[in-house]
Amino acid sequence: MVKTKLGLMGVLFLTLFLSPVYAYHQIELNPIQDAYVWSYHPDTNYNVETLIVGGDASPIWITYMMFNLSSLPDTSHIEYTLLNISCNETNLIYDLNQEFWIVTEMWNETNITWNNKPFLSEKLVEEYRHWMAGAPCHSLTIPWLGDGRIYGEYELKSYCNDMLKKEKLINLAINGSSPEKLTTWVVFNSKESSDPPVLYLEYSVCGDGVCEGIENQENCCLDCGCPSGYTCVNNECKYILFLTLSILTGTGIVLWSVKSLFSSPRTAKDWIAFLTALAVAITLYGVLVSMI
Ligand SMILES: [Ca+2]
Ligand SMILES: [Ca+2]
Repeated sequence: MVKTKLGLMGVLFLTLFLSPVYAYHQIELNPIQDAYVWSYHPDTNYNVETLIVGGDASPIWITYMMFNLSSLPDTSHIEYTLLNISCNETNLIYDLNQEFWIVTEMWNETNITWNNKPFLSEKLVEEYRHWMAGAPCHSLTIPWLGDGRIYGEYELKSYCNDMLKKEKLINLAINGSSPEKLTTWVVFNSKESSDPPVLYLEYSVCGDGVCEGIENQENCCLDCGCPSGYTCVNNECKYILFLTLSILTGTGIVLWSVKSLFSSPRTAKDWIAFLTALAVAITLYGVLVSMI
């Protein structure tokens, strides 16, 4: 419990320190799946309370983790991300290089093994020496602070926004290797533990009435309005003069066709003329609006 509170305090500290002061929508997601694989037992599945990252010259343990973004509205844009994976224990006799990778293949935490693990498709962040020999157990985060700079912020946020428009799944792998080519590792807490990984997101929503974040008149006139002379129709700024002309034209044709209907005996021929005129009016109106 103490570790959980410290972990949350760390998240809050990083959030306050790294994030802007806008009051965006916020959400904390736990993984929908997580597991690690181990080259020494290539056919064993490790869907347990821990996740392991480590290796010697190359990864021996690889952790896989997946988050679901489908609870965010389609018109969302992620403005800030913080991935926090709490540490369980370490064996950091040597330095450990770690890398975060994007995974495109699907996998299942209940049967993933070293032998059937998905391909690591694209490196999310470059060489990441987060763990020095003898370092105490602490959370693994993206972004992270080092050398007075912030690392990984842009990469994770871009990946999340990209996936928000596609499968709405964040599919990651974390691998590790030792520069000394000697075995070293870190154990993290999985979603089956009492202190699961957290992907904390702050996001804007176009259509919530607040002009915020990346929203502007060009991409979200619903919230940010339009320049003078334009009005927002279907979240696009339309030129009011053209819009008025198209409405007047459409209305004029409808009135003319109605007048013709009432000014003559209503035969089948009159109804056909009326409906034809109405169809022409609607089509013309649609063409004019699309041209605005
Ligand atoms: Ca799991
Ligand atoms: Ca908004």
